[in-house]
Amino acid sequence: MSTNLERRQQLSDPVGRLARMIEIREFEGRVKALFLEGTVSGTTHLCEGQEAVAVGLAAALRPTDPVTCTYRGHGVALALGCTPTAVLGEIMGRSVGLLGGVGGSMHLCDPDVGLLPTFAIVGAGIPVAAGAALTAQVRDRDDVAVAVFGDGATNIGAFHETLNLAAVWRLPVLFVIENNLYGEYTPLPRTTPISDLADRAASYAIPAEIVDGQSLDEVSAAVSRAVARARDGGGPTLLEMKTYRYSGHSRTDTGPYRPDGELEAWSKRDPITLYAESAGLLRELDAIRADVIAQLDAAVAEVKAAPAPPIEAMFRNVVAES
Ligand SMILES: Cc1ncc(C[n+]2csc(CCOP(=O)(O)OP(=O)(O)O)c2C)c(N)n1
Ligand SMILES: [Mg+2]
Repeated sequence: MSTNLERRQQLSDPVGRLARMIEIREFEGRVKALFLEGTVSGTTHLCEGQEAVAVGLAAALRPTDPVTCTYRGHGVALALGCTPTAVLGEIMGRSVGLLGGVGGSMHLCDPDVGLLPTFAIVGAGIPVAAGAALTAQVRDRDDVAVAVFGDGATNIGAFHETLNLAAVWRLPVLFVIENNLYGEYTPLPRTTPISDLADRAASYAIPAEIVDGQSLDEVSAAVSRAVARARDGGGPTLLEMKTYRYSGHSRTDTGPYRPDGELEAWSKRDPITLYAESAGLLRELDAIRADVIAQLDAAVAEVKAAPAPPIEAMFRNVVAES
């Protein structure tokens, strides 16, 4: 089994990038099944359909670049290099989880690959990423911090306050919007008067790009451009990834509010198929998927057999002890 840094390295190869997108898709399918059969309690938010954003982003960053993301963050965690056992272990509340099983689906973290905690509060990771960028600036390191968040989060005060300060201080930070057209059960036009959220960057004199979030290559290219500018002292960039979540908002939501044909239309531009085509890997697809599934089945068995954390675990790591 590869370590998380080895897994990150695998993204330098097209087969590795395709395999990771398939892994995220298959992983989320298993998480959904485990929740629906009642094996795991609580709720979970899946990112099927948004794989190209996660993998394209991770492929363009260094493991030392800090990333914050949301409760819909299983895919970003796997893309950055966290192992399926560690992510599923956390989701299922087992001691093999990233945080020993005390965090759950919405609270993943692995500093080795740059994953700062994922956030359940909408917009909360945005100022934290700016803080990480300020750390890099003050310590004269060339790390670039990234905040990944949804379209709904661009209506939160923390988004506007952070973009403002990041521009004034020229912080090395990327703001990556996963515009999947919905905030919970509400379509974007009912909450937001513009459809291109990238337009919001102009108020803060921040460069912005609208990106095809279904295309791994376009995501990676846009992130690479923005990262290069930030490492060079050019300050923040806003990237709006146009994408779509295939599942509902959370565990039991089947998406009855979607217009007929919308899901089918987006499925025609599925990120995994698009990348397999553009990378010339269509014929390898089945073999790669079979390999990924075998590894995931082993991870699920390992997690199911792992113990829950002891009760004292909830009192650990609450205060810093010297
Ligand atoms: C501050 C805050 N308000 C409301 C919620 C409840 N809530 C959870 S997810 C969500 C929708 C956010 O939509 P978006 O930012 O587009 O992200 P997506 O879920 O689509 O990835 C809301 C309103 C919350 N978690 N935090
Ligand atoms: Mg959304």
